[in-house]
Formats: sequence, C-alpha cells, structure tokens
Amino acid sequence: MNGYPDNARAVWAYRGWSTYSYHSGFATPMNKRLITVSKFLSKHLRHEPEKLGLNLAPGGWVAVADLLAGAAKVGFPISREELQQVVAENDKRRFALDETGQRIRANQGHSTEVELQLPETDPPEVLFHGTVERFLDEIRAEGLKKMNRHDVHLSPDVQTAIKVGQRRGQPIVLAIDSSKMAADGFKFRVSANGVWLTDHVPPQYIRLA
Ligand code: HQG
Repeated sequence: MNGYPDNARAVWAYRGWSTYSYHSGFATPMNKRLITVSKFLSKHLRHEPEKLGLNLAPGGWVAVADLLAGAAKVGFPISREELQQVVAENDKRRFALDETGQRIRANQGHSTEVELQLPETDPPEVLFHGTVERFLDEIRAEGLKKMNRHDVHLSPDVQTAIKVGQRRGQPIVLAIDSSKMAADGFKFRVSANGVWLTDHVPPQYIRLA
C-alpha cells in the first residue's frame, strides 16, 4: 500500500467528531421511533426482504403497500406518514420512494441479491474509505473487499469516510486513487445518496488519507 507507515496513523485530529444519525450517535427522544423504523427498513430492504414476504424488484423496489402489510404482520406496524418522514429526513438518505410514491427501496447497502440498475459512472479523482486499524493489515494485503455487501463502499469526502469508520471505533481514512482505477478498467457506480460502489480495490490504489 502506498505511503503506508509501519504503525498506521489514527486520525486523532477528528477525535470527538460526531453527528446526528438515525442509525447511531446522538438520538433525541423525538427521533428514537424514526431510528427504529430506519433500522427495520434497512434490515428488510437490504438484507432480509423474505422475512416480510417481500421480493425486491429490479432496482431494489418493493410496493409500499406490501411493505406496510408485511411489517404489520410481523408485529411492527408503520404508518405511511412515518415511512415518508424516514425517507425525507434520514441522515444519509438511505431510502427512496419512486416518483409515484407507491414503491420504496434502499439506495445502497444490500447484502441480499438485487440488481440496483445503477449506470457505470466515471469516479472523481480520489475517493475515500473509512475503516479502523484492526482491518489495516488485511486491507494492505488484499485490498478493500466487499465483505458481506454487494460492493465496496467508498465516500466522496473525508468527513463522510470518518463517519463510516467511526461506526467501529477510532476512524482511519484511506484515500483511493479512483481515477487511476478507472483508467485501468475498474467500474464504478454511484448510488442515489452519493455512495460510490465498486467490486474490489486492490492495495496498490490505496494510501492513508
Ligand atoms: C472492512 C454504512 C478486512 C471495511 C456506511 C469495513 C457505509 C476489510 C468492513 C456502508 C477488508 C466492511 C458501508 C479486508 C474491507 N480485510 N476488512 N480485505 N476490506 N474491510 O459495513 O464500508 O449506515 O460492509 O473497511 O456508512 O464500513 O448502513 O462496509 O470496515 O456507507 O447506511 O470491512 O454502510 O451505511 O463493513 O460501510 P461494511 P463499510 P449505513
């Protein structure tokens, strides 16, 4: 890995950085319910749609009516208003309604089989990946792998990558030479909420940010 010191440098400068998030971090009583709904939606729209009797259509879409019926059936009733509020206010725009408002999907983050129908897109010069120190040796050896998800997730800016890394501890931010990757034939897609997706990032394109 280029520019990789013996002891990986933690991003101490960002210590204490935190933000409001529906999935983690600071939660006021008022948004607690929406956090719970957001987690429920992530679970079923990304990972286990079958638990609500749902099949993801191409693009990851399910009918809102089916989702609400499935949720009620498993004892987690959600109102249409709550659903709309989560879609509109979710900190990372994790979910989207289609133009008719009758279908909903997770914008990214799936582990279940789904064709998201995102077009290949030229990436910016550099992309970022937030991780933690305990993964660095493996990342240095094997590059970034998609692990349990469909794709490797990359962030367009350092702040977002810090947030991603912080989910697991003291964040380490890696910079990815995405323009070089694209020139070498690697494909990139970008989700509706600005997460860059690719299949694998070999170690030679990775350095500490
Ligand atoms: C690490 C969240 C060992 C990788 C976030 C990461 C993001 C390796 C973890 C989205 C490795 C996978 C995705 C290798 C990668 N050896 N560890 N070769 N290659 N890793 O959660 O990128 O809140 O699947 O560094 O904000 O952390 O769900 O991916 O730590 O956008 O909407 O293996 O999930 O969004 O973890 O996060 P994840 P991620 P949501």
